[in-house]
Amino acid sequence: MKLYDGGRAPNPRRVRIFLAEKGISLPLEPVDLGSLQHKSPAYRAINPLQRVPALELDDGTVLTESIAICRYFEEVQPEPALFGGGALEIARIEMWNRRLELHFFALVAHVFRHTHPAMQEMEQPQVPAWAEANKPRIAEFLRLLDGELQQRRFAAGDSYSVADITGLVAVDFMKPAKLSVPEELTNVRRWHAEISARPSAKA
Ligand SMILES: N[C@@H](CCC(=O)N[C@@H](CS)C(=O)NCC(=O)O)C(=O)O
Repeated sequence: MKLYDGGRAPNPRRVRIFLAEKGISLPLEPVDLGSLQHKSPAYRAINPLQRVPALELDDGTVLTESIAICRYFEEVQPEPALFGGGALEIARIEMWNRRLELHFFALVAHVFRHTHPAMQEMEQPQVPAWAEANKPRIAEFLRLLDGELQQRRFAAGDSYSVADITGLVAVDFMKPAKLSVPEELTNVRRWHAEISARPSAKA
């Protein structure tokens, strides 16, 4: 089994953090996005969508999509449970992971991809106006999240979950996108500091 990894790219990092939380180690196969290795025929045979991460199982089966890969490992090794337990907790974690992905992480990615010079070849066409359009939406979501985090320790409840992993990589991805969490959002800042301090965040 091996994980096709993408260095500093945020989606492979989500999987690496998840594996670190589970205490699972497995061989990483670096894919150099900078030199467009993910567009090579060899990698397209692994993932025709030309994205990382991808997990290759020993029988050659390939899984892509970060959350699908994380769910695979949650089943293989249920503890610690990062997708929750019981109908309500599982649904809440799913809800917050989706919210963080669709209303925050993806928007930060749009800002990065549509403004950063290093993304010129990967994001064609780059539409700077689309990046600008997403900035107020990110700010609005962070205000909402700040209110939620006033009432609880982690994104989806009182336990650390995969939703926190998505939130962590999204906040960290704000830096190369030249965005930042406003000073006054003290609950988001407290939460980010706590989840960043976990050893898994270095993965
Ligand atoms: N939905 C996929 C997204 C994967 C993705 O977009 N990965 C980025 C790196 S974070 C990538 O491979 N980008 C290459 C490109 O855009 O050409 C997942 O959750 O894994």
